[in-house]
Amino acid sequence: MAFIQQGPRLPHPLHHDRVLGAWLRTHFEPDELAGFLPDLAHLGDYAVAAHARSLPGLREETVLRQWDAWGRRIDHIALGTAWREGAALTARHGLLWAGHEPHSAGLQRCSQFARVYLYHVASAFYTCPLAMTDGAATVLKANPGLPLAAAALPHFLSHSAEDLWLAGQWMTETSGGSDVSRTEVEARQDGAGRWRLYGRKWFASAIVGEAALALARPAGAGAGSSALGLFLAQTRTDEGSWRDGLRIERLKDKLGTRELPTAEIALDGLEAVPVGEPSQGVRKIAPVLNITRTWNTICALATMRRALALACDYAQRREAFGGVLADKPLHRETLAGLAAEFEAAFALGFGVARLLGIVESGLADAATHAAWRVLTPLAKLWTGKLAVCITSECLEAFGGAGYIEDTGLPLLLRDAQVYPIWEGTTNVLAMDALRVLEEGPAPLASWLGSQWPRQNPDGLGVLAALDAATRWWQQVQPDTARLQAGARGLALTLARCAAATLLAQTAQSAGEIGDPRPAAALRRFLANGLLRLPALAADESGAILSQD
Ligand code: MFK
Repeated sequence: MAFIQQGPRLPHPLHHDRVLGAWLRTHFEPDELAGFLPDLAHLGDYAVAAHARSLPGLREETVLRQWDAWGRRIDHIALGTAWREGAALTARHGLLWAGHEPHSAGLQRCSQFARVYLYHVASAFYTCPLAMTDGAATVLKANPGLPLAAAALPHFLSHSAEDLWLAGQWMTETSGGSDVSRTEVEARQDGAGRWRLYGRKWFASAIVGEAALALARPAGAGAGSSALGLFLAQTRTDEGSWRDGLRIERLKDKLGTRELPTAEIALDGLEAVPVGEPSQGVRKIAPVLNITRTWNTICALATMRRALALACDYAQRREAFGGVLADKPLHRETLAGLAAEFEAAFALGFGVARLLGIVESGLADAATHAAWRVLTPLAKLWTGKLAVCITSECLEAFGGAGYIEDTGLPLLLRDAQVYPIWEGTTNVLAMDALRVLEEGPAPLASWLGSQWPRQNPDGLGVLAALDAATRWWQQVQPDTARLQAGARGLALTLARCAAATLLAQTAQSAGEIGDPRPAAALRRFLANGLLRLPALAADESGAILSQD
């Protein structure tokens, strides 16, 4: 009989993830950890079962049926298995409500995002509406007097699947994409003073929810983003059909995330209530962006972890050139380099989740608040890119099998490509970071310095990289075009410095109980280099790009 290669097996995502384990042990007391460990274990079990079920790697396509047999407009969306199971898992295991439970040290977001990290890949991006619902809940908590808020908030954070509502986030239009200043959807008041929305939204992610937050231009308001309002709409009637004034035009034909029903929608008088003053829309929705960007970061980590887990398992099973791949120095070295990048990214991503909880609990001083604000886009932009890179490398670690659909591997790469795009592209986020770094990198450098564990000699390398970033900023800062052109390099450098600092904290506490592995990952990550700053050379991009 011809040789048959054994495929990779997925190790249990909780019991065989030393990175998550070390992080949880560093930040939670054993008693507290024991309290939510059953949720984590169950979500890990679910991930293993969903992985087995999802082979041979074909996701169930989401299908929109616009008309019934008799010509009635129904816009019915048929969802896949993972999506039908999502509400029960969310309510039972606290994927949303756990992040809003009070915690004396502000660790509620950490226990929530540990759950999200274990659940994400199995969820087939059901985490997308969860992220937006989390953002909507955060907005409603900040605007408690809002009509509908009192009714909607308990649904968003429900412990019961039957009562759970999901929220969408309707920002993007054909006119502007990331540039919401060109928003065309209009909000008009009817004769009874009720606000209604008119126009078209081009990317309504997860159009299955019961509510949505929408940016719209109040009739008669001026141009630009400062004239936009934020509106909360209920999308479904009590019977579950779409409300008047909302039509689903079509579902997007996407590269990946195909179980996630992203839609183009037409608004023709959908009733909505303003959140705050009708001219405060961008400011009101900004907290949502910081929440969904954190979800994006954690979900990108989950994809990297999945790809690495499969590639490492396969390396133990695949024999070539007289031994298993795991024993080949170059193969091992390749995987270790990727794993060290992942481990540092994990420290940054969960560090941002921790800071979010501290800020939301009112426990952050000004410097911590400022660090959280800038680290949120930095973590999102770096982990988004890294997820594509690591997933691509992991596919390569399977050779030709990594390119074959029914191994289930190409799906991971197609899905990963969404992380750098939605919720702000790499460049949009680099510009966001630049906006926050008004005084340059020095305040962040000083906060990171305060976090570095004492007596760790590796801190010198981070300090030197931060000094270089500050000097670079000082030199180019008078020239706005050059500063903007270098924003991505600056952002990546700062993200890597922050990641090294936060990984050093885990390495310190792991070292105290005799686990040298996080310290080894830190050394390897530092050896990969921290600096990604552009050279201080003349700007020749125009010359390079011109073809005529
Ligand atoms: C599985 C993972 C889950 C992920 C879920 C994914 C769901 C996907 C759904 C989507 O993709 S929705 C579309 C995503 N679109 C974006 O992310 C928009 C990208 N554009 C930006 O981020 C722009 O910077 C932004 C729209 C936020 C603002 O642009 P503007 O119009 O130029 O406004 P401006 O003047 O920069 O900022 C207005 C105010 O908001 C300022 O405050 P002040 O008026 O007080 O000065 C800003 O400081 C503030 N602001 C902006 N971004 C902020 C913020 N405040 C806090 N945090 C932020 N991130």
